[in-house]
Amino acid sequence: MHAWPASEVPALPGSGRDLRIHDTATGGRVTLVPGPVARIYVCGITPYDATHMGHAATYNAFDLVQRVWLDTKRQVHYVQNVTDVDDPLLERAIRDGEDWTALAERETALFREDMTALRMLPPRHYVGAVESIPKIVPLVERLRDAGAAYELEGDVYFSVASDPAFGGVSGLDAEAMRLLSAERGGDPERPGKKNPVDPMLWMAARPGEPSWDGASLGPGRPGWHIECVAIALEYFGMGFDVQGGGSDLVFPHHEMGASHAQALTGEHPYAQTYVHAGMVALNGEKMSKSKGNLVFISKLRRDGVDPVAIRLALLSHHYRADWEWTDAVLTEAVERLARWRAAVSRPDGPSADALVEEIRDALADDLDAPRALAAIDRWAAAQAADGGTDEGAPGLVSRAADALLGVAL
Ligand code: 5CA
Ligand code: ZN
Repeated sequence: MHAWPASEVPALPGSGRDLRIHDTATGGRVTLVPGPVARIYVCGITPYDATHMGHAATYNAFDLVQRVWLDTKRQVHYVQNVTDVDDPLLERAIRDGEDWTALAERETALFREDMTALRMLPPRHYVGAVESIPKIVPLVERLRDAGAAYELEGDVYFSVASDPAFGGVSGLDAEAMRLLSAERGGDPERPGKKNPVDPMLWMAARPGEPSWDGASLGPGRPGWHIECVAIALEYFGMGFDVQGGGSDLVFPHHEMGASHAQALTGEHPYAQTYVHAGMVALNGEKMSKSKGNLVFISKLRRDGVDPVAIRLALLSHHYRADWEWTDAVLTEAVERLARWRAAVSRPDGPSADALVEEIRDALADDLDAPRALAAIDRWAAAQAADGGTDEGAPGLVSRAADALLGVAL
């Protein structure tokens, strides 16, 4: 699959900081010290509806991670998947009487447009589940042959008991896992499973549903977690720097992904760090395609909202916070953008060297974007009040906002 075009990231004077970030697995902050090429896998969309503010908030968080790394002169190897076959996608296609491949292609194309408009850095590899099936099948066969997977009425399940480190990502107890598994695509009630939360690796073909050649597994389609594992192992192998996604993916998705990979390779850890973004809500409930309480990026763009203002609205919340989208959030962002643009449009201004360091410090401190915005607010206020004589300052502020925050002034 192709990704979307990259917007340029200006280079800044001085040097960036190593990122300290909250790691879900250890429950504390860690300092990320990747090699010269930092490796990040972020779980992509299931393309059955348009990009909403919750998706955009999550991708914004991981865009900041990359911008901090780029500022340290590292390269970034970013991989993202598209879950272009899964139950919710097939259900939506049936509901709307649409071909499921056409639905997935259309929504993926819209996602690319939204990501481009929001200046999110594109992944180097943007990979679909369907195109990954030839990689997934041998992994499931290997798990089965190693005794880490078992068959149930033609379907193949992963046995969580096969990974001694199972539970290490989420830290949840068995009952909490069972509840979340039922809520998030698992089938804990199905009789015959060894452990209720064991997830499916390969689903035998069902009548009326698409299926693929599964070699010794028989025709069918892949489970959800093994899809991301196959892609991450293909491009990174074990021990890549960051596995990212929204906090709704901690369990079961990232827990199971880690266990699949650990059982396959006998190595630990799958990812060095597990980073999760908070959930965006609308009208008091998590924004989700299944509930339909959505604010679409594409709809706001069609209504004439500047995507840079949308980006600022996202940045005004800490990435780990759960927050609520309201019209006031957008209005505040639109006003902030106007103030910043007025401030950088003058030929000179207050010196901005300290401001660049403040933005760097804020982002390196668990991606504290709201603190970075407050620092730029103070510079813009000083510009509006007294101005300044530093001719390089407005340009430097523009470049820093663009390079570190993806905000084009
Ligand atoms: N395809 C899978 C991941 S492999 C998936 O979860 N797709 S998704 O379309 O449901 O979500 C895409 C990304 O957006 C995930 O990282 C998910 O955690 C995040 N996300 C979904 N809803 C919200 C929300 N309301 N707030 C913040 N992030 C969200
Ligand atoms: Zn995933």
